[in-house]
Order: sequence, then C-alpha cells, then structure tokens
Amino acid sequence: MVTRGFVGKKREQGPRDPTERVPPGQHPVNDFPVLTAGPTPRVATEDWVFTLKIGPRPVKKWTWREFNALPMTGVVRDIHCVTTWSKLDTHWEGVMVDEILADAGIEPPTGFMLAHSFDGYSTNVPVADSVGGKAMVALKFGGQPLGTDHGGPARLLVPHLYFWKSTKWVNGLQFTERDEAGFWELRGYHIYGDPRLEQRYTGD
Ligand SMILES: Nc1nc2c(c(=O)[nH]1)N[C@H]1C(S)=C(S)[C@@H](COP(=O)(O)O)O[C@H]1N2
Ligand SMILES: [Mo]
Repeated sequence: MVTRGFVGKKREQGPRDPTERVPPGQHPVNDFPVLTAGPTPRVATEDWVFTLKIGPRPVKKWTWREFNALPMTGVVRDIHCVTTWSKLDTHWEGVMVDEILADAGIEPPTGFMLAHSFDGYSTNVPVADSVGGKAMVALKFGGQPLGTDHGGPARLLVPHLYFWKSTKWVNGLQFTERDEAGFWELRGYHIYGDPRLEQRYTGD
C-alpha cells in the first residue's frame, strides 16, 4: 500500500481542538451509524464491476481484481452526516479518483460527475471536488475490508462534503456536462453540500 502525504501532514499539524473541527450544527459520535435509503445490496466481489463513463459512453471497466491492482492510498478524515453526527479521524484506504482517471488514461472532459451505486442511488460531485486527492473509492475502513452496511465492497469517500455524497456500493463514475442532481439532491438536499457552510437543504 502506498500512503501519500495525508496521514503525515495531519500529524504535523498536531492535535486540534475537537470543538473547532466539528462544523456548525454537528456533534461528534464514537459509533458509526448506518444510513441507507433502501435495501442493502449484497455484491459479491466476483460480480463486482466498476465502470467509468463519459456521458452514456463507457470508457473503461475494472473487475474487483483489476481495481485492487490500482495504487492504494490511506487517509485519515473527519466525516459529517447531514443528520448532525460527525465522526473524527476515520481511517480509509482505497483508490483516489485521480488514479482511476490515470489508469483510464483520460483527463476530466467535463466539470461534473455522478457517482452511481448497485442500489440505484447516485450523487453528484463537481470534478474539482473529486480530483487532487479529495475523493477516493474506499475499499477498507479502519484497516479492515469495508463492511456491507457501510457500502462494501467499495464506496465513494468525499469527506469534505456531507456524507450523503459518499455513495455506498459504488459501481461507477460518470462525467456529465451539467451538475445533475443525484438521489438526495433531487429530494430537497443541497446540490453541493458543504458542512462548513451548513448547506443542508436546497437553497441553504
Ligand atoms: N448507495 C447508497 N449510498 C449512500 C446512502 C444510500 O442510501 N445508498 N446513504 C448516504 C447517506 S445519507 C449517508 S449519511 C452515508 C451513510 O454512510 P454509513 O451508513 O456508512 O454511515 O451514506 C450515503 N451513501
Ligand atoms: Mo446522511
């Protein structure tokens, strides 16, 4: 596993006051709540396929084995659910979106992406919030394979936005011309979802 700057960088900053790092209207929790809109899909790794698309056109597909051969990165991040819980210092390992694009040999062709899931859920994330080490497809949590309830075998992790953006059971990324609303964004949640700005609902 290749661990890039993030873990070390955080340590260099030293311990921060937890009250300062929790965004407005959030409170830290020690457990890890499960929030799922519908039934939990059980995806065997033998059946797992991840597809990168530009609009309707598939650009590249990876099997579980191929995806696990991509460069892995470890990060320690705080996560923030719109239902007001935050979980500090969560450990994840996975493949940065940058590495997925590099393996496909493409530069982002549009400014927006949709992340799709095996359960039909989706979420929109601007490309600027997906590249540059900001987002990954996470395969491990706390050093263990990601549990099914938390999105295993693989989930998107976009920790600087509300946690609904972090699509569980992710099965692909799709570049879109426009910022197309995903599952919760269509149902009254904010199109962008910055926890620091409390962008919880449409228009916040
Ligand atoms: N595919 C899928 N991804 C999803 C959801 C979902 O219902 N389906 N819920 C979202 C919401 S609202 C949150 S807060 C987080 C919860 O992740 P957790 O269950 O691992 O805490 O997943 C997000 N990703
Ligand atoms: Mo959520």
